[in-house]
Amino acid sequence: MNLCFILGDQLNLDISSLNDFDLSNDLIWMCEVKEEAHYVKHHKKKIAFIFSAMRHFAEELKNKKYRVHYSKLDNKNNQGSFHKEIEYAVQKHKPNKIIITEPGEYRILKDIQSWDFGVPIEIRPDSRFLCSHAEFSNWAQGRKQLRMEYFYREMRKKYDILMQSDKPMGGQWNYDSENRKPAKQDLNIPPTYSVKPDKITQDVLTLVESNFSQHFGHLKPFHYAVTRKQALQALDQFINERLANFGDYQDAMIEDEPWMYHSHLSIYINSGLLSPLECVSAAEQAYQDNKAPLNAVEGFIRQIIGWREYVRGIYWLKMPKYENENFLHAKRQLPTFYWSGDTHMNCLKQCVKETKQNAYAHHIQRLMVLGNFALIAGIDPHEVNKWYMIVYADAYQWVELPNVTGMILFADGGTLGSKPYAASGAYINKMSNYCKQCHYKVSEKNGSDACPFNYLYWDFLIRNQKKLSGNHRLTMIYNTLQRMSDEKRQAIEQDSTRFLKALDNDDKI
Ligand code: FAD
Ligand code: DLZ
Ligand code: SF4
Repeated sequence: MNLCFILGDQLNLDISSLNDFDLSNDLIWMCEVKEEAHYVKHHKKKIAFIFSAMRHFAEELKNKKYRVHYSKLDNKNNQGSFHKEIEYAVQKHKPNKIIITEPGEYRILKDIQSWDFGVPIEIRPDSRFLCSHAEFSNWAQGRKQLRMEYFYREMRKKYDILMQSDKPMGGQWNYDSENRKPAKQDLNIPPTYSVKPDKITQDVLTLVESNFSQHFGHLKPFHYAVTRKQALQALDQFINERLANFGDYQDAMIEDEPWMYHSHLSIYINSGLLSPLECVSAAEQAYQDNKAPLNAVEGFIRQIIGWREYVRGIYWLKMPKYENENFLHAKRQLPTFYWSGDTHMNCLKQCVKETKQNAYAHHIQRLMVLGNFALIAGIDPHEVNKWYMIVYADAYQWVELPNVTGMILFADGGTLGSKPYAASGAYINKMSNYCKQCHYKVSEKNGSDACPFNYLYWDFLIRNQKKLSGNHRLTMIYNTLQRMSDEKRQAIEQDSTRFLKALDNDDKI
């Protein structure tokens, strides 16, 4: 008999470890383990989602006559870690072989590769992804620069998505320039998918409440889908109610509108409840049925077959070194307001508040508010990575690390992206209504009332001039800096020194 080990983000009947499962002999092993829930103090909603989705998946398997062993966190015999659980399973059941679909994270792969229980371990490729490790490294080999856009075009062609023979649908590969409409107050945004917790979820919520009360975030209300059937309803709802506006308002932010027109599907895709290709096909179909315009559909599809696959490719290409990248030598501690939301900067206050509530923030909040501040304030990449791993329900290192180290912090020196996404308050003001309610004035460039993003932006460029001025995408900005008067430069440096000192003293800023 074979022992098939299924991880908490592999919740799909098509997972490769189940490919040749023998219903009459083989055994599935699933476990909620302390080590996994504690190695970083995950958001309460993230733990609740994973445990509930795991328990529902185990039930689905049992209903389909699979033999399943499931260790709940508080089971008497729970061994506390993957290693010990599988060692225990081997002693008890003496399998011929252990079968595992490769884990999403390097940390777990190394753990599994170190196991020595006297039984062979077969690690199978994760066929849920559209690009294998070998394919990605072949694509990357010999290129001076890796850029998502070119990788994305290859994926479009390979899977024949939005193509008219060998040309992109509509004549362009990318419609991003149409996807930058600023926030409008009267949008009438539909509510996100929501389902009432059933008995399984309620038990998990009680377990999380009593075992993880010290962890970040609000546990309730809990409304996420926890089964494949529910996740499919969430996909359907997105396609019918939000996709048409996804493109136009992709970069917009509105106070107390955490969900905007985004799909909120990452937690379901990353955990296996949905497959990336079925989400892409549903969007393509909506375009063919005239339910959504090309800029929205192409934009959504690019996020999944482009960005999602690209960041995973970079992760496996660059690990383990990638974890310790710090190109800009950023050293500052993470400010405590990233946990409390207690800051006068309204944009950050809103984004932390929503993150705490939902274990979710949409891309532009993660990138241009929370990430932008971490970049220009020079926060240590280890601290920033840990925060992003903890707070979002969709966070697994394969996707979190490249987005943080590569996309927001430029800590990889330009492997993932061509320039740092640094921006002043003007960008946030253009794309949101946050500045209207802010203690600071976005129109002021210097002085104690000025928006801190305005002077920190320039201070960041000054601080990192040696490393960044050679970047051709920053030439214009550095030329502007060159022409700046000494007086203006001094004001920037003074304001930034004052602000960063207050930040280091943990004063409310
Ligand atoms: P939508 O805006 O509806 O996008 C559709 C889908 O595209 C997403 O569900 C996701 O599967 C995919 N996608 C979009 N952008 C990216 C991207 N940059 N990388 C990978 N996939 C992408 N995404 C995660 O899944 N887990 C993370 O831990 C994570 N951390 C991030 C950290 C930072 C600093 C940044 C800037 C981005 C991060 N992202 C992460 C990417 C992106 O922000 C989220 O995937 C997205 O916000 C999830 O919400 P959604 O499902 O509503 O996405
Ligand atoms: C994130 C997570 C948590 C909190 N707990 C568990 C768990 O108890 N059991 C489990 O199988 N998976 C869990 N996960 C998901 C794993 O962290 C994920 O499968 C690995 O990191 C590989 O990506
Ligand atoms: Fe954020 Fe500056 Fe706008 Fe305030 S003024 S909300 S700090 S961008």
